[in-house]
Amino acid sequence: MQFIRQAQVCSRFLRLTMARPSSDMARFREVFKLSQRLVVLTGAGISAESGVPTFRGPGGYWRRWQAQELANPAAFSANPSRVWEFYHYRRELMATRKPNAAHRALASCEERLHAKGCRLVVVTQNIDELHHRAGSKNVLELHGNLFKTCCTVCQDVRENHTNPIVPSLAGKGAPSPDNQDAGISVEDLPRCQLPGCGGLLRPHVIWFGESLDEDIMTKVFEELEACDLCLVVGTSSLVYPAAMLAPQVASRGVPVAEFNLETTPATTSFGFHFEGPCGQTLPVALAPFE
Ligand code: BV8
Ligand code: ZN
Repeated sequence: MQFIRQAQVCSRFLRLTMARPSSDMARFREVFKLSQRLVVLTGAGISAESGVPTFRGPGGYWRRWQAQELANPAAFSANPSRVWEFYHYRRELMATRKPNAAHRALASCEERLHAKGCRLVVVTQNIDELHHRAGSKNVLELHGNLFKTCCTVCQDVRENHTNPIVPSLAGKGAPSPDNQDAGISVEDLPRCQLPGCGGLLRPHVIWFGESLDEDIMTKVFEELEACDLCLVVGTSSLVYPAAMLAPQVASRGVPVAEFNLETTPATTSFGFHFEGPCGQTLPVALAPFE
């Protein structure tokens, strides 16, 4: 009996020590120095220090709804005015938000790696365009883009940075719970401008319950298959299928480093975990070598 007990304690200790990722930055930098194909998965946390609310932190609510209750097709068909107010609020917010040190560190790292024939690609869950505004060129947007619309009738997708996107949304979208729905009629919501269409437009984002774009996912899997290092920055790793991408890379024995304020359900599958605001940790991790 004694022997079995000891074996259990030992395997539990091994599991714990094996599972605990390293926070040794010098060790990470040795791995980073050799990397030629870097994939960086980002979530709402990378934009937090730019003043963009995350989904599950403070500010993750708009009025009395969580994003998930609005970011779905049923919510849009039930009340397109309310969903457009939510996205209008987020579009307007971005007019006063800008990339932070984490976004900039990724953009300059991409430039340095590309200059020596290596590759860095950002695979983001975010729709706020802050990676593009920081100068990142190689960005795959898993969940679409706040500044693109899609016609619900002819499926035409186009960029639109006009704020407000339609006059009826001017002054609308205030986030505090005591604000009432604007109750905008569908005629006055964004409409398709293609001749003979006029269909209701929706934000070109992937809502809960909707499949991700196949072409983008093909590119994402190609990049993940080829990478020799993967970073996971500012994501709770709760939303699928995005949440399974980094653990899949780790299961191939490729080093994965997580940058987050806290541990996540995926942390134990990674080799590195750096706790703290990524606006501070990422620039240190990706700093140029002398
Ligand atoms: C789909 C766009 C097929 C809209 C978003 C299993 C397999 C497949 C699907 C599912 C599955 N199980 C359940 C599902 C359904 C669902 C899902 O995953 N639900 C979850 C809640 C369980 N998935 C889907 O519906 C997906 N579709 O798979 O289609 C299908 C369909 C039906 C049923 C089965 C299969 C589509 C999901 C995409 C939804 N769209 N965004 C919009 O933005 O309005 S998701 C949205 O939420 C974001 O894009 C992002 O992906 C997610 C939020 O996650 P995070 O980015 O991680 O943000 P969060 O606030 O959660 O965390 C922030 C983190 O940052 C925290 O960890 C925090 O500690 C950290 N942080 C904060 N500050 C800092 C920081 N870190 C560092 N520094 C800081 N300063
Ligand atoms: Zn149309």
